[in-house]
Formats: sequence, structure tokens, C-alpha cells
Amino acid sequence: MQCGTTGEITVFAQASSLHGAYKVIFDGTGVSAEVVAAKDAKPADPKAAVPVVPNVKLKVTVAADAAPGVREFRVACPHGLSSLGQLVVVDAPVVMEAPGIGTPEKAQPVPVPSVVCGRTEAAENVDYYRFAAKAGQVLTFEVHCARIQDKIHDLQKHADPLVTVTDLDGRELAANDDGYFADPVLEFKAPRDGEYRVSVRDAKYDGDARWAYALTVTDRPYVQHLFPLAANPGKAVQVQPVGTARLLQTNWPLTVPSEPGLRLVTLAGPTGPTNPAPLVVTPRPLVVEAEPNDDPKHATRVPLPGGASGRIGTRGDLDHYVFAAEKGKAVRLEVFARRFGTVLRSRLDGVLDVMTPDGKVLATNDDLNGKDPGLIFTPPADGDFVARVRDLNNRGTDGHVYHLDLDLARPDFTIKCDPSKASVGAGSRTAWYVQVARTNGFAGAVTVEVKGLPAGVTASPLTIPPTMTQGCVVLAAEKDAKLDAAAVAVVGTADGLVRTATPVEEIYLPGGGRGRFDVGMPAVAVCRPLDLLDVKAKTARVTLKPGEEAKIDVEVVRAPGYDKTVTLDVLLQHLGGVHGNPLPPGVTVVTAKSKTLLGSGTVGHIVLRAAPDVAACADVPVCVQAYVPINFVVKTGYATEPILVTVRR
Ligand SMILES: [Ca+2]
Ligand SMILES: [Ca+2]
Ligand SMILES: [Ca+2]
Ligand SMILES: [Ca+2]
Repeated sequence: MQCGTTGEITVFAQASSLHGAYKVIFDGTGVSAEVVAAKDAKPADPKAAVPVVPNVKLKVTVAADAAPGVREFRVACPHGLSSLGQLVVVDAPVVMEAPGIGTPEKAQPVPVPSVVCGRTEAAENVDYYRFAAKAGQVLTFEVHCARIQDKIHDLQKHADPLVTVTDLDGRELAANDDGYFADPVLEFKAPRDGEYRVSVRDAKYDGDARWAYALTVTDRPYVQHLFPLAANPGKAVQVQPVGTARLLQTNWPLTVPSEPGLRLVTLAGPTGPTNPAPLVVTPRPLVVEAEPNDDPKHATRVPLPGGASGRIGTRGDLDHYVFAAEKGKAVRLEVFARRFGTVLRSRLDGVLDVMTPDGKVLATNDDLNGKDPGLIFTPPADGDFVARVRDLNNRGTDGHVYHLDLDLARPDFTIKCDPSKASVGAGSRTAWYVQVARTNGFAGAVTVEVKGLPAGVTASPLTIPPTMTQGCVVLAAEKDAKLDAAAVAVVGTADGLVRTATPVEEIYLPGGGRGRFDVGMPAVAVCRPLDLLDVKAKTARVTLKPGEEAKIDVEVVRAPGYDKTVTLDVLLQHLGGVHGNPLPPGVTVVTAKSKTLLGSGTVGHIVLRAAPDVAACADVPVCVQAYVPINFVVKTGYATEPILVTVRR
């Protein structure tokens, strides 16, 4: 969708239903949508099973000042919240693929600039488009397709798009396969006035009806990368755009966003704003590499904490940075360049070395975050040390940009919530699993809150003690809570640190496994009461001593007529893999003594056991979830109220 426009998009469901869709929530600001009701749609019968509605039309409005880029969204239905959808927000007119453009002769004419929305809908599908260009005109083609497919819940086979530009006689003039990860980006300089063709296909001539793509065709200055790649928040800086814009041989002004993080920014070019390009926004003092710096003697000095921006500008380029450190005070060094699933898309496949000033390598790393290296280095003595950045394959171009971040290895943590969304039936509850990863000696408790919940929904308190890395929050909806959905924030706090959780989308892997992929927008919805109306635990507290067992009796309240099989669990599991376990260390479920397969019955129980060497703990919240299968992979969980587990020694 183009900024400043309103239009319709169709959302397709798969093995599920969009019946009754009533609201759409988007990540970020500037994009909104309403559900376009089909004319013959009947009001939903609250007691009926969910009728199959395989797609829904949305009327989407994108504000003129909406930030271009990929937006996550979810569709709320009375029976729950959809998995993640994505919309590409662009700043050029959008053209839809016309039928029958599968041969060069039938190429679809497209304006320049424009963004063509098409599909590589079947094996051997090649989509041909034609455009006019003037001699010497530089055009850029970019495809959004493969990069965004990992977030799609059930898309087991992924596209590998390829773009080719030919003249009208079919002579290939330019082609690109993998520019931004598997997606092509291609710069093309027209040799003469006239018409040309651009085609999109899968590199292996494969296809799938769900392989939607957005092909940008533009003659505007197009920014592939920025140099330097990092800047301080809120500052007015000059940056060099790398891409067609380099023809302009100049630095362009940029006012840096005020929030630190990985950002997309547009530059004010002489002919209007550019496409968005990634920038690392960091509050640390920054330097830019000073070539020549190919040996430790000519290293560029970087403060600690601080950051250095550079690029592996030519084949074999080595970039050295010198920093002063103190014996035993660990330093964290991290390269930001190319991270799949984020906006970072540099050409660099970085390697990071830490050396003595005379070039003896003390530590090295290749891949810490995706292709980006990083490491923690404990200086053996006071003095200067040298960080070296290079490309794994010794390649180098002006697109091999990077940012090297240096800081003392401060105690910290990251937090994730699994899954990325929760749907709670009015009058019932569901569990949300949270994981923390502590780093650099951080050993504190982490308190977890869910902010921005829909009206009538509450989240149970959770503090993950120092001895644990996981926990569960029970979301409860009041009986009279109205249908609603909201993007929320799951926030962990500890010792003055505040960290927002990354939600992980549940991905259906080939063979039925449960995969996970980091996404951006956690969300919670109130849905209508579904198959189970309530799950009741007969106990709210369990106290165990080493070697002891305790039984938790559970009763499920079924919706009238619902007689399918129900299973009980305290853990989040799938095909034997444990994805969430809120039990204290040393406390386990005794499977042989538990009754978790309820069949069509209503009562079961869970037996917990404390190991002989169990550590003491107090009031660790867990819950029993009753699971109803939706299909082979997806199940809906209905939780008891929190059950507090205490271990006394
Ligand atoms: Ca097609
Ligand atoms: Ca490709
Ligand atoms: Ca360099
Ligand atoms: Ca260098």
C-alpha cells in the first residue's frame, strides 16, 4: 500500500477461518484498517461452530506520513486472533499483477516509479513487466518476498526470487538473485531510450499461490546502505547514501530518530525523500574509521564505551580500532551489519578479532547474531587492545558497511514471550510463557508485566527468581469482557533495567514440528467463550519438601455439546519438545501418576514431585492448561488460575 492512500487488500486464511473478523491491529502508527463485510454476510450465531470463511477484504488507510517499511498486523475474529500478516508500506503507486503476463510478449506495462504486487503462484511462473527508460537513466528494482516469509505461521516452502532486466529482444542486461538475503536488489542503467522488460521468478522455477511479492521499480535515488551506519539520537548529521544515490557524489543531511535502536530512515534528497534505509541509532560516542587502517599501527581510536562505523570498502580491506581497557574488566564488542529478520542488510559477512597492539590475536568470532560477530573479551592487563573487522570471504564493496559497538560487559538480560499472541475467552484464562536470558553476570529476579491489555483482561503477577529463566503469566478475561484486541508490550524489569520482550511467532515446520521466529508485535484478544468455558484447579497452592509429591485435581467445564478430547499439561510442549516450563528447578510432573488424557471426560490431575536435591523457592506461579487440538500443530490452551508452588527444605 502506498503512503497517503486508502485501498483494499485481501487476507487469506489457511486451515482456519476469518469468520466474523471485526478488527485489525497494526504495528506502529499511520496504518489502520476496517473489515469490509461481505454483502451477504449473516450475523454470527454465538452458539454455532465457526463457519469456514477463507478470506476477508480489508479497507486499509495509510497516512501520508506513515513510515515506509514492512508492517505486522493481525486480524481479530470472535474466535481468536490471527497469526501474523505483513503489509509492505511504500512511497510509490501500487500496481497489481494482471492475469496472463507469463510470457515476454504479454509483459504488463508498469509506470516508473511504481511497486508491482504479484505472486509467483505456480511452478514455472515468470511474471513479465515492461517499462520505459531514457538513455543513462538509472533504475533500481527491489523485491520484498523471501525476507518476510519466515514470520508466516504455515508457509513451509519459501521463495527465492530472481529479477532479470532484458531489452525487448530478450537480451539479458542485468540480473540479481540475492541482494537483501534471498531477495533481489538490482541497479540498472538504461543504455538507450526505449522500452525494457523486467521479470520476476523463483530461482529454481518453483512456485506457490502464497508467494506474494512486492517489486519496487524506481528511478528515484535509491539508497541500499548508509555510511556511516550509526548515528546519535536526535542529531543532525551528514550521511553518504550508497546506491544509485552515489551518482550524486555527496553526503546528505539527516536528522536522526530520537529513539535508540535499529531504525529505517529516509533522506531528504534533491528530488524528494529516498526509500527507507537502515541506521543504527545509539547514544554512545561515535567515531568513523580513518583509512588507511589496515594494520594495528594505524588503528582508529575508539572510546570505551563507544562505537565505530566503517566499511570493508575493497577486497581484502582490514579495519583496525584501538581501545584502552582495564585488566579483568570484561568488554563486549559487537558488530551490527547484516541480521536476517531485522532491517540490517549490509553486504558484510563480518569477522571480529581482538588483538594485542602488535597483532597477536586473543579472541575471534564469526557469527553471534546471524552473520554478525560479537564477543566478550576480558583484558589480561591494563592497556591498549585492538579490534579488527574483516569480511569472512575477503570481499569488500561500498555496501559492506558496519557498526562496531564497544561497551563494558554490563549485567543485562533479554526477554521473550511465547507464543506471540494470546486469545482469551470471556470468563476464562490462558497462559503466556516468558523466557529470560541473563548476560554478563546479571543474577537478579525479573518482574514481568503486560501493558496495554484490552479492557476486562488482567495478567497475573510474575517475578522470575534468580534460580529460574522461565515463567508463566495467566491472562484472565472477565465474564462480561467485550470482544477486543490490542497490541501489548510485555516488559521485564530488574535492578533499574527495563527490557521489552521479543514475541516469538509459532511457525509450522515441515514434518509438523513447532518452530519459532522473532517478530515485533505481541497482541492479546478477548474472544467469545469457545470449547472450554473454564478450567478449575482444586488447589491454589502447592508446598513440597524434597522427595515429596503433590496432586493437583483439575476439572474442565465444557461448552454444551463439546465432547472432543482434552489434554492437561503444565509445560508448553509439542511433539516431545519442551517450549515452556514454568516449574521451579527440581520440580517435575510425574507423568505416570498424572491423568492428563481426559478423552471426552471432565476431570484429571497432575502430580508434581520435588527431587531430593531440590532448591527452596516460594510462590512460583504455574498453571495447568487444558489443551484442545485445532489441527495437527495448533492447539488452544485454557488455563487454571495461577497455582503457587513453594519448596521448603
Ligand atoms: Ca505471477
Ligand atoms: Ca533470490
Ligand atoms: Ca575500511
Ligand atoms: Ca581498512
